[in-house]
Amino acid sequence: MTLKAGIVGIGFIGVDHLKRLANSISGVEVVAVCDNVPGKAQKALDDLDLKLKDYDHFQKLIDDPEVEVVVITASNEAHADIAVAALEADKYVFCEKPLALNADDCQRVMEAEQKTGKKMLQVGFMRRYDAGYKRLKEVVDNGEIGEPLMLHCRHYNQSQVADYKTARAIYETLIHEIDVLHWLLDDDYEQVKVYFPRQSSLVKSDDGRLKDPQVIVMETTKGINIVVEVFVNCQYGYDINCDITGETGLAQLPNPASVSIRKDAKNSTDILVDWKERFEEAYDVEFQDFFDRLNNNEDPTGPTSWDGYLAAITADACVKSQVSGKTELVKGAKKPEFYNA
Ligand code: ISE
Repeated sequence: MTLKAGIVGIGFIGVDHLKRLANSISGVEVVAVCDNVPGKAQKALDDLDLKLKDYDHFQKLIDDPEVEVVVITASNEAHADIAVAALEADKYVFCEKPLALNADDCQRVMEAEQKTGKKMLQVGFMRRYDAGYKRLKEVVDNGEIGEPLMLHCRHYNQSQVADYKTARAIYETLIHEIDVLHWLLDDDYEQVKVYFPRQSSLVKSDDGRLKDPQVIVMETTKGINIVVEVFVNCQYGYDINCDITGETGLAQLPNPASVSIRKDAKNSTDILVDWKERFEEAYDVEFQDFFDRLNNNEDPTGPTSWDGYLAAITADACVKSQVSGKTELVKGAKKPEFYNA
């Protein structure tokens, strides 16, 4: 079977997913795109030599009877409205992370999904599909390092756009660790605290207010302590690390394979700079799994709206701590039975 998809939002990741769905993923045919910036989607279609329907409003794409799956790659603020509209029209949804920028919007999405009576939405937390994280999860689940006690992670970007804000480092960047660690440890967050170490003088932000780096400490319900360094202008590359110390050993996320070169009295390996390249394979695996399951009439098994909600309440607590300087509790609603099934 081949499902027909429409993509809403043809920016950075939208173009990337358009290429991916049009060229690499089986069981899906992209039939329509949409971007609210006039001409933007058409330019991408021309560049990729694709002839598809190009709508100027997401509702028109959703209303297209040919579209069965709506892929949301629009700006983060727009995710919830588009997801709700698509679910109300009984269309499957793949929504890039974050599901929404606040817990209330995530609730709206969950309610719309529950009204359809079945799992209709997957959130694009692609790290769960990365081979390295999957291996790390096996190590933890098999008890190879005993019970996990503490984690030390790094999420470094070479640089960020000038309008990047302190809170975005949480909602857009840390959000990956928030989701993947909750999945990896099969645990929820209880409290968080954000620290601001010495400010890098190399940060370029248009209002001069981006605080970078940040250190986020998260404590889970089992008492595991997680320290994540987020540094979005680290200058040297895109560097993702995760060390888990357990009762009997320490497990580390493997680095992407790279040839090591011994030359000129040095032994060096490359570090990637682009996050899309670092997780390219994970994006492919994630989409293939999503479409395979839908084509087999199965529920999607990736991150759910509930996972999107959990990430949002944890991110909200982190942003609150950025402002208060205090430890903040992660408070949320009870998990609906629908998401236990
Ligand atoms: C970006 O939106 C991503 O999703 C990347 O994975 C992340 O590393 C980056 O910080 C975000 O801006």
